[in-house]
Amino acid sequence: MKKIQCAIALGSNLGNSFKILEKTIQIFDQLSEVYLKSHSHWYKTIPIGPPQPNYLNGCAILETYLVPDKLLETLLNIEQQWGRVRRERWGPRTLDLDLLLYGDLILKTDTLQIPHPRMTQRGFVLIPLAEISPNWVHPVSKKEIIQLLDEVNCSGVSLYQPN
Ligand code: PH2
Ligand code: MG
Ligand code: MG
Repeated sequence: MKKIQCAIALGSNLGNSFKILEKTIQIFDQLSEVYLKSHSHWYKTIPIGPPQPNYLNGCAILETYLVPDKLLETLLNIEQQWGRVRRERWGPRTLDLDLLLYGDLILKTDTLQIPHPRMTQRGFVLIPLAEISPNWVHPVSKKEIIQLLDEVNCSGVSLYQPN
């Protein structure tokens, strides 16, 4: 079996988002089937979608032997630990974990699409991802993250300074 490098987007805009995101990084670090390689700073971001509170967003790089479905299941379990309730699409949430990239895999099933279909349009994903993995080649566009970042509108994303 081969260990695969994955990129995860983290987002929160309900509850103590800073604490939730920091604790989630610790949870990643403690999982036996996942190895935490790195994580970005946190960014304060203007919400995309219906009116709702600002988000904190960031990204993490993991290595895992888990197949994409199992990794997704693990991520959804962690979301559940924070009491995530799914109401409207794109509505506020205590924790959102999106599987962005899984090596150079391209996959589309009823429950999972990799690369994440909207990652190339979102400054709140590309800014933190470029911080930790600027040269990862997005397998569909064949462009590096840093190049995708250059093509996206990055207004509404600023570095979060915890006090
Ligand atoms: N996530 C969404 C919808 N809108 N906006 C920001 N700024 N950050 C997010 O993580 C986000 C969003 C759906 O997943
Ligand atoms: Mg999301
Ligand atoms: Mg999600």
